Amino acid sequence: MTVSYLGLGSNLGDKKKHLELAVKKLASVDGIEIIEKSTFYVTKPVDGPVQGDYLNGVVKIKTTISPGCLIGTLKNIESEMGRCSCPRNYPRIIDIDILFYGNAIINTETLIIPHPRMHKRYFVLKGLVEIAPDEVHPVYKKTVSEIYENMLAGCFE
Ligand code: PH2
Ligand code: MG
Ligand code: MG
Repeated sequence: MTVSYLGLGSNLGDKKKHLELAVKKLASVDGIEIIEKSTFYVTKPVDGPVQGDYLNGVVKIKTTISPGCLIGTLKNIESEMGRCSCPRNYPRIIDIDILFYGNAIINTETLIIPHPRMHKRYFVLKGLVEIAPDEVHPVYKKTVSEIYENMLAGCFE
């Protein structure tokens, strides 16, 4: 069993319903157990075209699924929920990203863990700091609280 943190986001339709359904679908997957959920919070869109506000949240899971398969599982849930293949940073019904997978550091063509932009993004760190303030980022060797404070102060990197 590995502890992993997933970032959830939606900015189309009934955003709260989409996040709730995504959590329900995650919970029903063999090999995924939901341990904790952050609150869901409204955030301003970062990057991409002019688009509506997002509802974001973070969940902590325990999983027996390997990172390579987990990303496939998340993509399946996204497509079941009707997400079409939109360009990067475009509006979406649901987005589920792997933030941390234990303390794994993975860098392949198709998968980068920890999520490569998470340390700069309020919309991820706000939920992560709620449920995992003391987790250490395996690349930057800082706790989530420290990364969050640095991001707020605008002096990360
Ligand atoms: N996701 C993105 C790009 N921009 N902005 C907010 N506020 N929330 C998101 O979840 C988000 C974003 C790409 O996945
Ligand atoms: Mg994303
Ligand atoms: Mg994604």
